[in-house]
Amino acid sequence: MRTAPWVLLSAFSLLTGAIASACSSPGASAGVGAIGAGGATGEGGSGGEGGALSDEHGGAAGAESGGALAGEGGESGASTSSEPPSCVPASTSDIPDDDFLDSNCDGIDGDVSHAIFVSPSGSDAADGTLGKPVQTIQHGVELAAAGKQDVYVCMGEYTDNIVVSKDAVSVFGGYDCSDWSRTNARVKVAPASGSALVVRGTAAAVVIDRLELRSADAAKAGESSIGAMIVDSGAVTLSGVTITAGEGAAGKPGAAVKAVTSAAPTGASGDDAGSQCNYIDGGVVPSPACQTLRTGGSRGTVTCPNGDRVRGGVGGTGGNKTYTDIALHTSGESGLPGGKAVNQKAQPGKIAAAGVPASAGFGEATAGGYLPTNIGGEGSIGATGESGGGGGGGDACRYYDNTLADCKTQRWYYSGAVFMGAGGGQGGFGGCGGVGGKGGQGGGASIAVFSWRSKLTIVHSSLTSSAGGKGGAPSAGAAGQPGGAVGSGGSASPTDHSATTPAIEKGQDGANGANGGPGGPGGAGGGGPSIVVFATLYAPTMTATTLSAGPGGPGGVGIEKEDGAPGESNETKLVDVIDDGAAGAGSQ
Ligand SMILES: [Ca+2]
Ligand SMILES: [Ca+2]
Repeated sequence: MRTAPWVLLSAFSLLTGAIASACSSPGASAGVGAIGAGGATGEGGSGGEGGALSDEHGGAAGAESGGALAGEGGESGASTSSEPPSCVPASTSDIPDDDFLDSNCDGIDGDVSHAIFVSPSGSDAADGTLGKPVQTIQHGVELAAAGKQDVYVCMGEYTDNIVVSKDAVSVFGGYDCSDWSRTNARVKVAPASGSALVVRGTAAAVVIDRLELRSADAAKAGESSIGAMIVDSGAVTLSGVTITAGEGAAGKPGAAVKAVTSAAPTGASGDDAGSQCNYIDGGVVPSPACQTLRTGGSRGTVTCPNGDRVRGGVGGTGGNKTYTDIALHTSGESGLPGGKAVNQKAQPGKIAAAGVPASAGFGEATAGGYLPTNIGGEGSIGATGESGGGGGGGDACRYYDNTLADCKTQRWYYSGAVFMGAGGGQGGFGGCGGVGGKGGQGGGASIAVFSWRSKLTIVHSSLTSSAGGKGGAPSAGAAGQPGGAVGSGGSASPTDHSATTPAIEKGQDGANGANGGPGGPGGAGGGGPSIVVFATLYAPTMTATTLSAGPGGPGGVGIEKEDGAPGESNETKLVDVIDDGAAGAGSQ
């Protein structure tokens, strides 16, 4: 932003460098004493230029002035105060500008009394005045914020994360460390991590000028490298800067999932058979307890993580034989899930479907930066293994007249005698399906300028984004839970038999529960984007600015399914911008 006096002075633009030097001496001697004037104007080069200029400005006075300054520094200015000053103040204030004009004649382009000075050779214990620069830009920013000043930085390499927050502070580079003259050279700012520049919540004007801002490659999985973040700020200008974002980091792989290694429940055993519990020939009726039927094994249902209810098939009830009646055994039931015929082999669960890969190349932007939310889907849970069917009950039988043929159909001829076959064993429970694998996370972004709900102007700058991070690989699904073991059929003990025929039958064992199916693998994460200028709400105004985008990160490598989507590569990405009447983005 130029003011009218600068325009007037620009007529002398060819002479400005020399004027700034030559004119600085009288003003400097009064204003800042020996500090700036001695350094700035004492150099032979400045003196020479002063001499050259003097042809147009009144002869030998200039040469004398230059010579005197070279020898005696700024103090000589006082002794020559009778000379007409060669610097004519056009303003009481002076903002560092593209023509480097010292419009208030205090010896430098800028306002000595309105700035904190930063030099690599300074000290953060210093007060930041011209002769006592601080060492880090960020400390300079803090001092400047307290005093409502700007920051002038001389050439060198700094590792600051520059943060301008709430109080507007402008930062001007391009200064020479020896005499605080200015050039188009840029001060390098390259922190080890994080953004080189953050401007957040500043309503008043902020100018960032002649800096080379470089953010390092992101190191942590899924993190982004953002060169400059401008957040919720009202009037930010980036001028004469280069901004280079490092590479986004690769996305986090899907977390490993754990299989359940303990087997599903074993089927319950059937009741043992009962012998003739109350044999009294022609006598007492057996007690009711003695006549209780022997039941099959029966344990209650369990529920798998996918909601399936599981139960081994209940064993059959043993047969019953008394003096007056004969009841044959019942069959075991089928398991749940299962539905197989009783005591047939249960079927294992099926492998589940793989998760869906991330399809979007851009995750999400927030006031805090980029979030790699383009995560691959979770794999499905494996199918539940079938439960084994229950074993049938045994019949009540007894060796009878040396023949088996009518063993189960003949009543027992002694009154009061009771025989009960053993209960069948319960089938083993089916194993639950393994949990699905987790999706790979998205890769980090590389974004040179991230503008969040801010009014941003970029002029004469060069902005570059690097490669986005690769998407994360998914994890495999977990193995299914092993199926449960069979429940044993009840034993026939005590027995009452001959050498060839059991008196009372044992219950059958149940069938094994089958293993659960493995979970499906997760989906691959999407690649991180490479975007030079991202902006939301307001499109930045860009003039004479070059944009160079790196490649989007490749998607993560999928298991079974396809890879994740690659990250996008764009010079500009404008999200939800409104038309506020300002000129559109230069690259649109
Ligand atoms: Ca100026
Ligand atoms: Ca000045």
